[in-house]
Amino acid sequence: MERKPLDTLISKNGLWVSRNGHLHGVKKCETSQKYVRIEMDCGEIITVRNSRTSRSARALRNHKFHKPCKRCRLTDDRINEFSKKISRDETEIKIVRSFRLPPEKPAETVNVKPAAAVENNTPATHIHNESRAGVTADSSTYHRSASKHNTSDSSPSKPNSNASANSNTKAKKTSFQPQQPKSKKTEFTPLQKNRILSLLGPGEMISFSKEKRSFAELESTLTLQRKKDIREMYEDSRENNLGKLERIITEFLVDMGFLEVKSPILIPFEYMERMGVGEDKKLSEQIFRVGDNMCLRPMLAPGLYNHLRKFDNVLPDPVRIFEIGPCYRKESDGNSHLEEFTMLNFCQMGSNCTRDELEYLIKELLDFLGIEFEIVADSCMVYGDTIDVMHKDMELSSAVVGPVPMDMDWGVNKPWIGAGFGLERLLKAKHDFKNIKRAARSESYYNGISINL
Ligand code: ATP
Ligand code: 9VF
Ligand code: MG
Repeated sequence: MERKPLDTLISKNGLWVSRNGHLHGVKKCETSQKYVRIEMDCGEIITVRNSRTSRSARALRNHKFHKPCKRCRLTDDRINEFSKKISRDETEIKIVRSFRLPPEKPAETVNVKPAAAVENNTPATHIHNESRAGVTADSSTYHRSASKHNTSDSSPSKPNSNASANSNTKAKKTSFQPQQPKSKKTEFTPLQKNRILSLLGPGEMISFSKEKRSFAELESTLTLQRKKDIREMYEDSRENNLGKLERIITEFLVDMGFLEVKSPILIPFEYMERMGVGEDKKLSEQIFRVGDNMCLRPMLAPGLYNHLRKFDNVLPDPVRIFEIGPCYRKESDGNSHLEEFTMLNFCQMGSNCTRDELEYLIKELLDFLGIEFEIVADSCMVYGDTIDVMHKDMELSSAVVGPVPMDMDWGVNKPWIGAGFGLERLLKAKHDFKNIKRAARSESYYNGISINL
């Protein structure tokens, strides 16, 4: 049976599954011969190829998604209907076929801006890169698994990566490879595109279909710019983004009366069982086991529980503590997930542990960091109900108003509130990075700038 193209699938379901597996409601869908422009209920708009084989087409066809977009506010019925593959006879989404791509937004996934004219940290307009080279159409699913997600930003630096990007013959064609308009001057192989994308500054964009410079010219211009950026950073501050963020958050929380703790990163797996994430649970598949009994911590809560218990009759009420440090989870999801990331978890135990107080602390912190956010309700298997802090489509934090039944197993018997934030996600939001890898512990990027120069 012939596979249906994206526009038909969207019209059939009234839904869209984004690259990171988020399920969106579709407000409007316009299509030209090759491209589809999708307006979602949350306000996001993207333009993608009207493919039959893309990851999103497969996700819509197979009814696979990672989680619903919170800002689209899809009803449970709608989500269940989609999950259970109940097809609707009719959705409100009619395909409009008059769509023309605006000239400044070529549909071939990447928006335009001549690299040389762009300042660093200029906010990027939406880049949707369905056809990102190096991600093969069939290599991943939207469900979490232990499999690695391979993107250009994650590739370790290889001494000769430039040479391989230069070679047309070595480049493999992926099924995502878009057909380029006839007017185009330069052909770029997928490897070359990846190389150029990795060399763009954080806010820069490029349209490969409009680019007139050769790969060599472009690469050399961008390399020079990135060298300049790194030298400027060296002259200006010499501070690492991730380290600096940890320092300023630490200062901020210490000033608010929170005690800084540092608990072990290598922990007994039994802690995770006590957190309700035993071997029988799906979440435990995300844990990096070390030897028979240990694991790398996927969260800070066990260490914080132990500190709360020990400090209960030592520190004044309410007890306020926090930790910032590395956490590890096996992840397969691209742009906002790392396998090694940095978590901040602050918590308060004793008096005044209210939702208002928790929201006040979250607001103080994010206002201090200058990051916009929105609070939405969610739930997770460890704590039940959570208050999630969102920046656009990305979760910055999950926060909880305790107590929860699990507290007893940790010897904690007072009310508490707490919130866990990913520092790399805070950096991604702050600098508008397209991929969280630019904010990660890395040998490929320094403060979001490629160092494979
Ligand atoms: P998501 O649903 O986005 O995978 P989560 O709900 O599993 O996140 P939590 O357990 O709530 O994550 O962790 C608290 C915070 O830690 C998240 O809000 C996020 O900012 C950060 N975080 C969690 N997992 C990762 C990861 N793999 N890479 C980067 N940051 C992460
Ligand atoms: C909220 C996210 C259980 C009293 C030691 C503190 C919290 C944070 C949830 C995090 C997690 N919880 N990644 O607990 O502050 O633990 O899953 Si406590
Ligand atoms: Mg969460």
